[in-house]
Amino acid sequence: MIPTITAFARSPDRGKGLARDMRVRWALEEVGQPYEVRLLSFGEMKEPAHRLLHPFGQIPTYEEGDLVLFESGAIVFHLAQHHDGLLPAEANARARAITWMFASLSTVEPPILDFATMRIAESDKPWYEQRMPLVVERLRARLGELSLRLGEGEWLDGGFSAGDLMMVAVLLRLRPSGMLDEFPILSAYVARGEARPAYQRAFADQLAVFTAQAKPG
Ligand SMILES: N[C@@H](CCC(=O)N[C@@H](CS)C(=O)NCC(=O)O)C(=O)O
Repeated sequence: MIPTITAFARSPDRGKGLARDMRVRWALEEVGQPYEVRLLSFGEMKEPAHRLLHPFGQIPTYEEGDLVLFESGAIVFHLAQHHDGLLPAEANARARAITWMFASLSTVEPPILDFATMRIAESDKPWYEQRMPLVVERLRARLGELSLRLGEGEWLDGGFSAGDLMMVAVLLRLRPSGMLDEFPILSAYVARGEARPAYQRAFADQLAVFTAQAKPG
């Protein structure tokens, strides 16, 4: 059965691959699962029909027969559980890889989102100048900790896993700010993720949505 995911019809990042459908596309490519994409406008995302699939009116969603999922982490986890290639078979290694999935979403993504939201949407606020240094300090501390743990390792725990896929996808959101470059270990780690053929295919597919719209006429 070919699953269907949802993605932005008009990519706010102009095809840079920062929207969260990218991590789902990447996971689908890693496991070799073909998929279809339903593109949604911002208006359509907030319509009752889409809210039946996603209570918060967002992308991505995942439909596979009777199954409907939202939350990129849950979707990637579902794919990792039902296909080979994203989670180790050995029980403890598998549990550790899942731990890294959670860490990416609940420990690393929040300070990155706080920072990105400040930069994109709150730079005109009167409290911006006061708050931003605190946000940056918290983010640098977290990235330093992650960098220390990764050290000279290629991936977070042995071979590439869904934990790395989620972590790289989360870290990528820092790229436009230049913050990633402050952490050479993390920036090399992200580059290793981006070099994977499955990432490249997923990136090209989401970029094609943007370039198709950008064509004149
Ligand atoms: N925690 C959710 C976040 C989903 C999310 O924030 N999606 C964004 C696109 S990356 C979205 O739909 N934004 C539009 C909106 O919230 O109105 C996940 O990981 O799937």
